Amino acid sequence: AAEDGLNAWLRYARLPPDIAKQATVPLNIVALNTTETSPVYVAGQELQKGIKGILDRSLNITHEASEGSSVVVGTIAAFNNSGISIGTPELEQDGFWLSIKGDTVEIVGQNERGALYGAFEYLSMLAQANFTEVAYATNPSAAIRWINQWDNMDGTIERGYAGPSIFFKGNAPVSNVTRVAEYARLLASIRVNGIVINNVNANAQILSDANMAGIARIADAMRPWGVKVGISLNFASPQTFGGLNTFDPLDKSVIAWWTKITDKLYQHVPDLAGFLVKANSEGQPGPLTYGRTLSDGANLFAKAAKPHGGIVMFRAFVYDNQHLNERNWKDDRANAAVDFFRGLDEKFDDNVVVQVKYGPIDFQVREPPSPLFAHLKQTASAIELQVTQEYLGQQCHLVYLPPLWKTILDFDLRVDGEKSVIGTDILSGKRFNKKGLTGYAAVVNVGQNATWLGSHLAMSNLYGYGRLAWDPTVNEVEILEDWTRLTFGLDDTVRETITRMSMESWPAYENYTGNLGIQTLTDITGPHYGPNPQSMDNNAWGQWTRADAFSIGMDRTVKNGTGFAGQYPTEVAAVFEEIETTPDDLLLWFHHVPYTHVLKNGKTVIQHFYDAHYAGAETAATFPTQWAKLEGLIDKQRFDETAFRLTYQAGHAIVWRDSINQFYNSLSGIADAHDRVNNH
Ligand code: GCW
Repeated sequence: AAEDGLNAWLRYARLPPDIAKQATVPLNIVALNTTETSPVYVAGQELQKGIKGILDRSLNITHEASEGSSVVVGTIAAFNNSGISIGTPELEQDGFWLSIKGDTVEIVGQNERGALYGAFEYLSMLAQANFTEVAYATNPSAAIRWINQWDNMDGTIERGYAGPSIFFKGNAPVSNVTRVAEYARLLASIRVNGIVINNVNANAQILSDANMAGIARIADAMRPWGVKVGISLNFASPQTFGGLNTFDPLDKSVIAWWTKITDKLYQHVPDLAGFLVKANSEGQPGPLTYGRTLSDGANLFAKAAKPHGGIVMFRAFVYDNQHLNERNWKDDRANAAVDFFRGLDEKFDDNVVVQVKYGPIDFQVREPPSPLFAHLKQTASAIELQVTQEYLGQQCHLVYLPPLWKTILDFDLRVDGEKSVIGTDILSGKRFNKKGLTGYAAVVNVGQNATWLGSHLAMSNLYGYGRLAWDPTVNEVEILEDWTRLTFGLDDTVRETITRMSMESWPAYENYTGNLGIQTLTDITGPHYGPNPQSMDNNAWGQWTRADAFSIGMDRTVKNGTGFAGQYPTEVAAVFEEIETTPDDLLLWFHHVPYTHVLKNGKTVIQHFYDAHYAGAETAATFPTQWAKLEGLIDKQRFDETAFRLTYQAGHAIVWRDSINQFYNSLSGIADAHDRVNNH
């Protein structure tokens, strides 16, 4: 059963014989590539393994095109060379065409990676007992579909909740890359094509010769799965690692140093995806240290990587956590990204991608979308999501995240008065005609735990991330149902229960942790876990609620507040500027109001707090009982491990509920209309 955890949604569990017999199965597998490390070759093996597992049929693999009953996988070029006639499908980079007709299956990739994705698609259908005949092409919504690991070289993981790193140990890349390859397999199946393996708070030692050889080992393990490796860089490396007396991005010796280091890296890993850079944020060094611009900093790496085809993901998460002062009514960390990047839009090299966290603050339970997406018209941009549940229960709470992500991806920013939906228009590159480099990055904290994320149910977030990066319009319930069938089998009760609980989970978490846009009321100075509403003010991190005895919320209006609302395009800015038009769930994000302010739902703010916290905890209390119905319908190990976590969550939701309700009850002195909160 430990295998079930490691295989996640790629279990290839045997279908019941009466269902399996309805499948029309080809007799052979033809993989149109003989190089063992090629994704097409790997696709052939995966098809063999999957069909054996799901249908109990043993198929041979050949590498020559043959007539008759077979599943053929290869690139367009390989199909053409082999003389198998195929319609000429419209394929973009990484796209594929899948045709299933009787016992003839054709999987045609635009490139090797696309062919592998097509093989996984076919297997996903079989595993879900979907035996329909199909013929369609599918292409990614964006070229960049990456993972960011925050793994430190000592083997710890920043915000890691699932054991030590699978990439690093003892200040070096691991020598045993078994888990690395297994991870790449999972990532390939959700069409992730790149991964940055070390923490954005980067250690310059990653650039030593021995470590470069280690990165090459990791890249070798992931390459057959079509996953390219990149690394995070520390801006001060020329000084701290290279021994120069400066790291000024415009200094000639610094430029020469980075060029040389980059050339050397590409000797070790010729297809290195590129670099990820966190600069001038939370104490990290950067170009501002020398009075240079952020674009000077990004372009330094871009120029070094350009001849090798590498790209630079430059993070927009730039803010100064030393000088934010809550006594200043206009101070606002949410303003930072647009403030820092304003005026730089034309200044970035064409292989720089600005990577923007989905919200203006930091992976909170609810945020409006970052307005920076509307400002980057020339510059390529990518969204940064977090599968790691940093503020969202740290994988000890079930919180299914695609519905949260969709509030951002589906948001229409109305740039220049035109439709500008973040997923389909902006991240796809269509709205501003950006060719090639746009997309998605997700922070993921898989570790050595046999479930990858420390929780079986948390894996739907990783799976969902891949699905949405490929197609941001795919329905979040559909994602969940596919994932459930693949992970836990075809039983209706299992699917319905897990789908219902998962869909209830984010709203419940928002209810018991921090509603109305006030953010996750967690311990902001410490682990970001558990309730600590008091810590959400007077901290230098700039994550504030401005709660006093009478009122609460950040006034981010232009007329009276921090001006943040004005960073959005006109139509959106107008909505958030006024209390009347701001949706209740973002009210306290944009406005400072008395606890007695009446919401659109007819309740006062304070009564809504009380009620929502009770409602959220009540929903969480149903999770263990809902789960209990699945006893015997799934294997005992996964049943027990999940039951344990859900029971804990139900209890912790009560801790959240009571801590927060008591806190605001004391602060405001306003009684709960239903007399549950009893300080007064
Ligand atoms: O949310 C904060 C996290 C830090 C993280 C930082 C970032 C990697 O608490 O742990 O550092 O964001 O995204 O850079």
